[in-house]
Amino acid sequence: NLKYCLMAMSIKREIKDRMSKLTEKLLKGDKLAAAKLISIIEDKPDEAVKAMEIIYQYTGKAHIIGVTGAPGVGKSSLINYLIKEFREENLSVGVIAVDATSPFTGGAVLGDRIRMQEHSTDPEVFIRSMGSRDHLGGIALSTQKSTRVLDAMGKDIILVESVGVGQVDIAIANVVDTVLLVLTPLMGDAIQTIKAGVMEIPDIYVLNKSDLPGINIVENEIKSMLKLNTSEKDWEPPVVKTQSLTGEGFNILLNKINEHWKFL
Ligand SMILES: Nc1nc2c(ncn2[C@@H]2O[C@H](COP(=O)(O)OP(=O)(O)O)[C@@H](O)[C@H]2O)c(=O)[nH]1
Ligand SMILES: [Mg+2]
Repeated sequence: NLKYCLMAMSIKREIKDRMSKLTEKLLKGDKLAAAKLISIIEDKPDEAVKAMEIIYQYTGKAHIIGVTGAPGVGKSSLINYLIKEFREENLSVGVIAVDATSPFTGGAVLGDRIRMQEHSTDPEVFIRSMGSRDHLGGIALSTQKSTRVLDAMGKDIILVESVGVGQVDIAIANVVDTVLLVLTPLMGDAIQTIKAGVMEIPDIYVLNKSDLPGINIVENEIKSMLKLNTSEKDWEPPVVKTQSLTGEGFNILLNKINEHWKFL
C-alpha cells in the first residue's frame, strides 16, 4: 500500500514538473508548447487538470471572439481577413477552429487551415484546429481550456471558429466574450432558425457575401426580427455587411467588435 502511495506521488510530481516546464515555455510564446498543451487538453485529463491549474493565473487579458454560423457562410475567410486587420494594429492573434460536424473526414478543418495559411508563418499568429474528439466532457469545455492556453501565451485576440449543430453554436456564448453570427443571402431559412430561440446568442450579426444578390432582403429580415425582440438588453446587436474576400465592411465590423469589448 505504501509502495502504491509513493508511486502515485512520484507520478503526480512528474506530471506537475512536466506541466510547469511546458507552461514556462508557453508564457514565452512558444508555439510548440501551445500545441502540446492543447493536445493534452484533448487527450489526457489528468495532465490537463495540472496544466490548467498553473495556466489560469496567467489568463484574463485576451479578447476572445467567437465566429459561428453554418458551414460555407465564410467563417474561415472572415477570420483570415480579421487576422490581417488585427496584425496591422500590431495585435497578436490566436485561432482555434472547432468543427463539431465532421467527425471523420476532417475536410472542413483542412479547408480552414488552407484559408488561414497566409498567416501561418507569422510568429505572432497561432492557428490550431480541434477535431470533434469529444470524450472529455464536451467540445465547449476543451475549447474553453484551449482559449486559456492562448490567453496565457500572450495573444491579444483569440478567434474561435465554431460550426456547432444547426446554424448557431449555442455553447460558444459561454466560451467567448463576443459572438459573431455569420449569415449570407443564400440562406433563406436562416432567419427562421434564429427565431427558434437563439436570438440571445449573437452580439454582432455579420451578413457575409454581401456581394451576392438578396443581401438586402436578409438584412431587412434580421433588422425587423431584432426590433421585435423586447428583451431588456443594454447591448443592441448591430448588423454588419461584409465581403470576406475583399475586406469590404471590415472597418465597420472591427469598430463594432471594439465597441462590444468596451461595453463588456
Ligand atoms: N462571394 C463571396 N464568397 C465568399 C465570401 N466569403 C467567403 N466566400 C467563399 O465561400 C466559401 C466558403 O468559405 P469558408 O470561409 O470556408 O466558409 P466556412 O465553412 O464558414 O468557414 C469559399 O469558397 C469562400 O471563398 C464573400 O464575402 N463573398
Ligand atoms: Mg471554416
